[in-house]
Amino acid sequence: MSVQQGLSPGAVGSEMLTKEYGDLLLAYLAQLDVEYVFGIPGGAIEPFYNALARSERRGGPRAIVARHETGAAFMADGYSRNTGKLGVCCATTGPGATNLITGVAATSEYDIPLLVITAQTPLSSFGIGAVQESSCTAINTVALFQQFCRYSTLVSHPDQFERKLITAIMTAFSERGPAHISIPMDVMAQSHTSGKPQFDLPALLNKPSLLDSAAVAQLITEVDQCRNPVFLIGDEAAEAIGLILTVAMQIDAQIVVTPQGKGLVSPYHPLFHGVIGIAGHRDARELLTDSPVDRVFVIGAHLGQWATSGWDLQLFNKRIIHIEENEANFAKTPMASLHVRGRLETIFETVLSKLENRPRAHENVAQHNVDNPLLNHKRSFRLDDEAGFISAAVPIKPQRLMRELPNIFPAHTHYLADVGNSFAWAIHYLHPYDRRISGRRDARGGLFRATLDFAPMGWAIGAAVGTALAHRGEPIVCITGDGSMLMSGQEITVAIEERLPVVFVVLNDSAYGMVKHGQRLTGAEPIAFKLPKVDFAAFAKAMGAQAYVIKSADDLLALDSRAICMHPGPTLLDVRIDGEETPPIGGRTDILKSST
Ligand SMILES: Cc1ncc(C[n+]2csc(CCOP(=O)(O)OP(=O)(O)O)c2C)c(N)n1
Repeated sequence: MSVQQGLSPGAVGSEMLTKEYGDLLLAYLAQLDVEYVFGIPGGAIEPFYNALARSERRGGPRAIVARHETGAAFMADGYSRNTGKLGVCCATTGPGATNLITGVAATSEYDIPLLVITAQTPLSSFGIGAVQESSCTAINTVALFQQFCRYSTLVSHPDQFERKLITAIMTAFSERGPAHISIPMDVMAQSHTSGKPQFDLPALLNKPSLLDSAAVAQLITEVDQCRNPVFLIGDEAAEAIGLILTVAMQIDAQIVVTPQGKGLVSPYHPLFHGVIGIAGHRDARELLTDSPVDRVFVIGAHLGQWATSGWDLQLFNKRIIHIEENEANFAKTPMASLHVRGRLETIFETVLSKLENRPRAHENVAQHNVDNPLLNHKRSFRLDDEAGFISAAVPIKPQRLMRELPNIFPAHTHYLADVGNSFAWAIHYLHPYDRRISGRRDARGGLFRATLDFAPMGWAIGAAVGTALAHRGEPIVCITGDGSMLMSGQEITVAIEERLPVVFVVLNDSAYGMVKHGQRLTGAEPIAFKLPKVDFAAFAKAMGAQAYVIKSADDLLALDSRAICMHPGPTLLDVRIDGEETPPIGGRTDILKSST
């Protein structure tokens, strides 16, 4: 059925006549192939939702309605991380806008290009205390968002609209982060003569392949001369990960990753030695402090406190060569002997072209792994608790849960781990059977995501919905805590509505587990960590999702995971874990202890 066939004759007529500034905004999003706008409606943002309704009928970007505005921002975050596209979220004036804040702030830490649209009451109502007024004489949304957005502005006249919108979107990409525009409802609803964009936005956003050729020449000499190199890879290396791994194989560089870079390299890669930082692996740390290592190539790594165990100087010394597209990351490595800036894909293509005549150190191993992905699951790094990893104890230990998830879900499953013990357990013990070893790969194919620095609880629940919309039909597993579920679990209803096969794995320990164990490890008062016993399977079923209670590894292994992945909607696994197991967060509590 054509779009027009689905409309009443009246609607078709008005459809052809209606061109407002909201339509113009959506025409720009359509230029960028953005499919979704995540948000919640309300009085002042209705003109934008009217335009969204028209856009959906045309097959353009459409509204995904969240249950809390921060959930909408988390969804836009997940969508952008997994598509490389602009994430877009919106909220009405007043409480809608203030509810957005935590979710938007989280993207600021992670360099996610995000367009944040908030509404305002009509211009004529500014300064007189209109319902939900948020102008500069009221709660001042523009000023609030200015604190953590790369750009925040009020569109106070229709003539500003197009240029401010373009500037916001370009800033979101060039400065990697959220850009906010606040639009009074009368401005949004103004007629626009054509509804057609004046600018070719994709052309404006086209990234030139800039690189510092002198530094790249030096890098090539270093790559050529090093005897015992290590690659330390972060999440910002995603775009070039295939090339980077090919170079690593060529020069026999050992590989470690930051927690955020974890999803880019198979844990069974023949050169992989684990994750650095808090909850990481001691072998990864030992490799970086190993004296025969002569060069550590840090690539696309946002070296925050979590990733570096509090900027442990033993790990970071003059052996470092830091390669980045995002120059802000250089601020963390004053000790590096060389900083190389430029687009990682271009840099590694150049390096590879110079190495072409070298024999590939790991060709046979790579081939073997690709052909027999399930035969060769050897880890080159130790776990802190190998016994817990295979334990058959009931209740199930979180270590064992992490071990079994990749055994029951397919190799290409995307995992998200939420704030709390979930991400600590996952960083250390979750090892998906990623079959990718090197070569060209989908730049956004990272199989593990967490948000560690700003670390808002409930992030993974919303971000999993955005991830599922980005990877329609692919298996998505969201590992979260009961505390996060009680904070943001209502977003599961969005997955139900959109028929998204997200598996929500709830580590149910009737506690804010990270708080409980953090207090124990630091000797603080044991206070305020208890949560009520909640039957999350019943909670999920009440919302319309399917759900199972898991008490043991046997319960987990008995699940029909194929049916779960094929199910047109979410599934919740209410996992009654052993909450007495101490998570691998010692590094974090040491930092907290030394701060008091
Ligand atoms: C929005 C927000 N509030 C509070 C915190 C502090 N905090 C960090 S982890 C945590 C406990 C998380 O509990 P739960 O979701 O049950 O996960 P668990 O640690 O038990 O696995 C809290 C309260 C936070 N990071 N974010």
